[in-house]
Amino acid sequence: MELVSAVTRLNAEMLAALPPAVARAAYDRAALEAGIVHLGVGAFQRGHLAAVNEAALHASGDLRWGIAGVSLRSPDTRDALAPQDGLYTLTLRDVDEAGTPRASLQVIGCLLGVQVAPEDPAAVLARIAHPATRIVSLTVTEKGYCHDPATGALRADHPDVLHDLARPDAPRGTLGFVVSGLRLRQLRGLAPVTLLSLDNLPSNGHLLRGLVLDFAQRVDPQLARWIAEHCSFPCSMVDRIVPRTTDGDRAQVNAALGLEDAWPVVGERFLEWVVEDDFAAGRPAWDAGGARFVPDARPFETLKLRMVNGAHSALAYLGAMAGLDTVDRAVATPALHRYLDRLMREEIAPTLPALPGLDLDAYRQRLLERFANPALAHRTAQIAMDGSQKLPQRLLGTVRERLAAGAPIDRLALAVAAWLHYLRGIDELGRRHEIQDPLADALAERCAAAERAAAAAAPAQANEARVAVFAAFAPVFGNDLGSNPRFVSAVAAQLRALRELGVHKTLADQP
Ligand code: CS2
Repeated sequence: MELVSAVTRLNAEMLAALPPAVARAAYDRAALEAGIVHLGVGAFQRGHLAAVNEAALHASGDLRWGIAGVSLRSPDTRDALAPQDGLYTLTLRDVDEAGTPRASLQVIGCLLGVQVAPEDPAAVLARIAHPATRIVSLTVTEKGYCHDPATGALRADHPDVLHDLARPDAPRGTLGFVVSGLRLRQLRGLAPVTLLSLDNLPSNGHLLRGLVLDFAQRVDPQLARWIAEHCSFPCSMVDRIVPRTTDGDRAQVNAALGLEDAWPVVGERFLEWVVEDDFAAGRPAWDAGGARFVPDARPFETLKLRMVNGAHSALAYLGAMAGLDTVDRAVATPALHRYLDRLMREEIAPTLPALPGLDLDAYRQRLLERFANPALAHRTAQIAMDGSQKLPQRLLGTVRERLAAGAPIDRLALAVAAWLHYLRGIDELGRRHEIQDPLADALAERCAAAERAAAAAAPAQANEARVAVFAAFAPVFGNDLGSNPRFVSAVAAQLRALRELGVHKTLADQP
């Protein structure tokens, strides 16, 4: 007889069978209402918002705040979680003082299910326009907003925008779902909701508001007025490193559970969430899970985007080009560690708004420790994605302020040059990588034009010529940086070093 060891799937019935060390939902899941509709049920949302929400449910017992998840593209998350009744494991990992890995596991219960938008867009609209819905939250990544990253304006020529304006009953993009869903609410006389962006964008609530109103105005000016008057769009700063789940993560989690979880999430212990307390229809007691409510989140967003994400992107491009595949390996390289430390201390920190009680030195050191967490194995290639959407708020706002102040930008320029270096599509070990970016085609054209310009220039001017071609690309660099000689020459000097000496030697040579 053949012995088949069928591992039982995690599901509602198995909650009681979990090992005692695994935390689990202790509220009445069957009574949970879907007060939150979340667009973009990726690892980040499942490791951040859902974790905080879970704590709020436990602390308050207010069962109006379950989460109805929506995947805007792929069915993968739904396919993995439907047989599990929406349950999944969140594993927080780090190492102790002796360097021994440790993990704490929690089965999260507040995700009630996942809808796959392309399969049934009307069902998603019905969910947004359900009387129980009070918050529509979003983690759709930068590119999901269909905006011009340099200006924040709606890209009226974006294929999703054009599609959704033509097919309001069956949208496919974020803005189409939000606006059509709100339209149904308005038509049915339902209460307004809060639209809560949790993406790494500056003034994310204001940005979302501007885009939603612009889109709604094109549909029906009266709808735009209703949204502007009644719905709220709080800004928020979110922070937790949650890398994409790997097969190795699955195996580890399943071994610890003694059950099969097809899609666990792995993250760091650290979590921050600073959110404006401006909710049109109430909110969960998220403070119980570590959220901080403030009147104005923007200074916190600037701090986080410039320090955490700015340093992350700099590290990702330099690391990826040097063949350092994970963040912890990259930051363990002394010259790269020193560079990041000085980038933050000397060029980013002086541009940050004052935040009472914030110890910036401690913040920076803690951040470098977070990056060094070997238990996460966060891939540099993952952070390197979508550079055109990330650079403006992560690095270029800082660059502009430094230029205006007449202050040095050499370290920021190295980060920008590292992105241009990365766009070549081949690392310094000769390994090819795909440029994953919504503007990949336009960037490939710029790469080709940059090489033509370099070939036509005097050899000593070749890198200035290359950088001038890229810096004239307004969706990323706006209309100002391309004509700023200090910017172009600082980036060109660093690009030249990277191309001629490579990442390691360039870093070693930084003053
Ligand atoms: C990262 C972020 O992938 C990226 O671009 O920089 O996802 C980062 O891990 C989070 O913002 C940390 O809060």
